[in-house]
Amino acid sequence: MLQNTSFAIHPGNNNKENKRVLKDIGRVKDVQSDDGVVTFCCEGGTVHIQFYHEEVVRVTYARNNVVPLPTQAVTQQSKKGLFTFEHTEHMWKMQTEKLIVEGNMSPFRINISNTNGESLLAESDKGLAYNFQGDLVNFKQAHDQDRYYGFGEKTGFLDKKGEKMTMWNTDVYAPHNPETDPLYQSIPFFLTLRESLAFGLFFDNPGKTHFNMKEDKGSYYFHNETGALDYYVFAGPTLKDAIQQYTWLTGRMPLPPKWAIGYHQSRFSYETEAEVMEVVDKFEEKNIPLDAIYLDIHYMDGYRVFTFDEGRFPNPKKMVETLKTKGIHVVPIVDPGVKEDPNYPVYQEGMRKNKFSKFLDGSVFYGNVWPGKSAFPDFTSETVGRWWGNLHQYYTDIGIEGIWNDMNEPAVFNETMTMDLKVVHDNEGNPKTHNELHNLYGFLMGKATFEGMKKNLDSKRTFLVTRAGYSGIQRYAAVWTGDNRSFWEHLQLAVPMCMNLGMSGVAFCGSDIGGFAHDTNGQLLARWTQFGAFTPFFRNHSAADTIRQEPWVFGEQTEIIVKKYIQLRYQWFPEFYKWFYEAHKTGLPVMRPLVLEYPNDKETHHLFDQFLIGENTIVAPIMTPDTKHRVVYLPEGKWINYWTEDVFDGNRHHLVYADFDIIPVFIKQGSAIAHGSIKANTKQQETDWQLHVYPSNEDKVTYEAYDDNGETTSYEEGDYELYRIQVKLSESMIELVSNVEGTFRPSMDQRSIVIHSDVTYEKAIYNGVDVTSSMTIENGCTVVDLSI
Ligand code: MIG
Repeated sequence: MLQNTSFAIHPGNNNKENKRVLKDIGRVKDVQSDDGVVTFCCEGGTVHIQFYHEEVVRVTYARNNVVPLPTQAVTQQSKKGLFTFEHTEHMWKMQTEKLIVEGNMSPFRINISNTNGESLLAESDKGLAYNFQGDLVNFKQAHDQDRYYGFGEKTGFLDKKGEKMTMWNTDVYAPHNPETDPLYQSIPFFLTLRESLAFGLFFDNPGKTHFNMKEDKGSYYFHNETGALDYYVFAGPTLKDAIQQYTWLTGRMPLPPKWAIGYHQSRFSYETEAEVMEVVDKFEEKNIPLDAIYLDIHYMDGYRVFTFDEGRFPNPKKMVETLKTKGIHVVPIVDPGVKEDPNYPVYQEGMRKNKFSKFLDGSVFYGNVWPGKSAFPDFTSETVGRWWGNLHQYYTDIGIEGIWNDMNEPAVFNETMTMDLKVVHDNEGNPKTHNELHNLYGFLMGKATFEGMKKNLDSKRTFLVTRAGYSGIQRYAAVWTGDNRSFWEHLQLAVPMCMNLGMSGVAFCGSDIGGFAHDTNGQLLARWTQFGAFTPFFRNHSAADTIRQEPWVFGEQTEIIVKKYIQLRYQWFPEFYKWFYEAHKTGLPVMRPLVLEYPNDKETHHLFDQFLIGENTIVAPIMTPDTKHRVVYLPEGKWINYWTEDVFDGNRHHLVYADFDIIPVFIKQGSAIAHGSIKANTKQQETDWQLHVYPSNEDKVTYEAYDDNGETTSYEEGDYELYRIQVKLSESMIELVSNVEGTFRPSMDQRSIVIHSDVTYEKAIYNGVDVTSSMTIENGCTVVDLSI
């Protein structure tokens, strides 16, 4: 029933007459321009158009004449005075410095182009339409060469052309295959790439929405089943611009604490304190870095959130503190379902203070989840959100700084798999049914959790990872891609899924490494960890009743590889942190499809099985069993094999050898990457910061490193260091010029520049000072020690 996407133009699927008949919006009866909003009263409803920015236009279509409220995904307000408006009997036109929005009056049509005269979104013979079930639809022209990226968390390849997708947060334990849709997250945002022009569209509706990107008829359409049709168009003109514009509107991630970017170990479940300590000890004993360990549902007393089972975890505070002194954080799971138990304070208070989601007659909605019969907080009310947030003091009081939100679609063990659609949410005094607000539930739980943790932790950064979410979730949480399986196919699936999440504003994402359900094996775990070491969220997690998958389970061979890549993550930490900072500032992803950096190179347009870290590192994971070769595409320029230092030509495909302990990685010639030292975890200070420079013949290489204390929010007030360095190489001389922004100074024993070139340099100058004497040769590279 819930999977029913039948609609007017699929008459075969739907025999309800009134659902089939689609009515065009018709002609404009009246038009008004007032207060920054142009209103078109049409035969079939009202359209409001306003600008949020010269590059961001909002179009809403409703059957009544009220401007719908944006969801909480939107963090900006519309602005007056950005556009001019004119109209005749036949035509209308709104224009800013970047966008032209215009069309016909009869029937009413909207065409959006940029001020270079390039059409972005045009309506063809069909435009806006409705049926008598409340569905609103918009048809747009599709061009043959259009590619579509984004759409959040979807299975399948990178380009979504030809796909039909529904947004309806759903707990899908199995299967995750190319036709599995929807999954846990709803991010109704996508980018169109048309040759080298790009733009974005965000369809802001928290009920069930659909996109049909089939374009056999030269058009695609999107539609909603409840509420208004409300969308924003982002002018681009590049993919990166459009992502920045979208994340300007829906917000960007705060910097996570450094520990959140390290290696995390999880399991459903480490069931007792002793088991947790045993796992941690093993990491220590084996010298494998670890920043966090997770507590899945078994830690609770009868699955009651905000409790510990006293038998299993006799002294959680001591455990958390002991681990913290080792530099390891404990992350407990928190689900939204609150057990119906009059003796349980959270339930009791929730009932007495009216915190739970209810039906119109005032009765509480109960659903079965882990604790049995449970009530669900009504996060659409701010006071409920604050209540829930404050409850997290239970965790922060014992030293916990990070939370894992699960089951927040919300998932319910019943036929519809979620809350009763007839529940009426408070929605700040503007009551709406669950049907209308479903996709916001996880987002609002994330908001409440993040804000509560943030408040309780004072100036310390918090970390949240969530399964469900909506556009804007990046402001509060990292996202993991839910219950995958230990299949090679699911390793393959994770690559485009994470890249599309990244292009949908969610820079901090990752998959369950090793696979969640099903038994993994040594080789798969090793290959998945190699990939995971380069994904923003780096967590190994597995399901109950599957084989254990800690790094050492599959014998020495596997352990050595897994350890190598966990350590590698720490070596690459300064590089990751730089790109996390960039994501925080600009909204651009850490893990990028090649098309983001090389949109003019058609080979990249559908490249789904390799990716970039930031701008200059290409990673090409091996994702099939017993495989030691793969094809890697390298775009323009020359690329250095990170492992062998061999130089590869760009603009072509290469067959690359990669033994079981190697994941192919290439660095662009003419760029640099930063490395740090291998550490037990991020709590340890950096002792050996190195900038690896891969020079091309004559040019200069510039690099901007970012650092801060990694644990407080003082970076927001300038307590960070942006260390910019320019490396200029002439025949025999290295000339280094640096400057620094911000008040933070990292305490490093050593900072050095490593030049990957076989040129023999005779002289080195650093900010005008002769540093020739601190020049050495190591592994064939010239190293300049800057810690003088
Ligand atoms: O229905 O808490 O996706 O990571 O281990 C299963 C138990 C509920 C689903 C999550 C998974 C987690 C599991 N949860």
